[in-house]
Amino acid sequence: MTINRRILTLDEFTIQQLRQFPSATGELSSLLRDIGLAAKRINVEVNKAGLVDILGDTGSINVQGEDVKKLDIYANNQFMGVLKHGISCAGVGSEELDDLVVFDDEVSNNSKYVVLFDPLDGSSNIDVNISIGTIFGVYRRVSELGKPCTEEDFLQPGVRQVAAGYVVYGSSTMLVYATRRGVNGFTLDPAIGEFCLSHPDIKCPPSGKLYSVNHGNFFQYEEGLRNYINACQRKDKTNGGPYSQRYVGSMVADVHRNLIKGGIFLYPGTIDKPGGKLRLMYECNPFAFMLEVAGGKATDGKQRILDIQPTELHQRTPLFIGSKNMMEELETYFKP
Ligand code: P6P
Repeated sequence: MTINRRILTLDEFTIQQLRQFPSATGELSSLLRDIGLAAKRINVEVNKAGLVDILGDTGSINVQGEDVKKLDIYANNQFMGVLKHGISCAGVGSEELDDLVVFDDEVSNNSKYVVLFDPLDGSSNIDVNISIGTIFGVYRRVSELGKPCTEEDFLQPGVRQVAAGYVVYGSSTMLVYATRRGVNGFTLDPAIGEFCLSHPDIKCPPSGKLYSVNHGNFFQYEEGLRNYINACQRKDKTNGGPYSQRYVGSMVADVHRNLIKGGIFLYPGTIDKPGGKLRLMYECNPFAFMLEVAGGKATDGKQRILDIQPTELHQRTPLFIGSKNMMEELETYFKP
């Protein structure tokens, strides 16, 4: 008799995790389920975005007769909606919004968490059908419960995240999230409309054969980094063979691939932009948290990403992230 392997849905998994901590309030589990709901709604629109673009050209309306909203604004509104109307979030910071949003209602003011997110990273790729993604990080508030959340709740170093994750809208749609207990991946099953546990306890291979960088900026990188990138191509059989360069130009797709297969992703500072391009709070910190839980590393070239004390919501940072051994090899190329 074949026994069906029972595949846990995201909701079943978060409740199972909750049951292991009877004293837990369930707020974090509820927040993760809310994020999963928003991701499902965004997935529907992402999957037909090409079609909507065509329809949009005939009068900027979609099939339901609504104004075609810019997809990343749509995604932002979906996350704002589920988080504001849930029971777990006191406020948010979003890549799409200049300022923090404090929900300031009685339930939200008594909620333990705040969330920072990039609702749809890489959305410029969607019209050429390249994978894009959502990135989020969750912090426990440091301000007094019962009152509106404050800026200090958000400007915490990434090491203080209690959870972080991403959704990759690709050949399939996956939600991957980490708590300190581990990194788990859930693939959306369209037949039942649920994220199902497909990648339990993800570990980043300590070594890999992939390096991801925008070669177009090569001559703007510091010398040590240029030497490392050259070394990635000069490897021979005696030192592990040359790496393969894989760069989609969509952070979620690139880092997800390297997390699963092993690899290193580089978004360095350049002469023109020494602070780099990627945002600390809702792009680099969430991925740095996940990679460290999975056994990888993430730095800005000098210090651990998770140790950076933020000073503003949208600040940028150089980012080097991936397999532990590859990161340690890279570090030998940086001047002390
Ligand atoms: P570049 C997408 O616009 C993004 O923010 C990340 O998803 C991606 O890793 C990076 O920019 C790509 O930047 O300068 O290489 O095109």
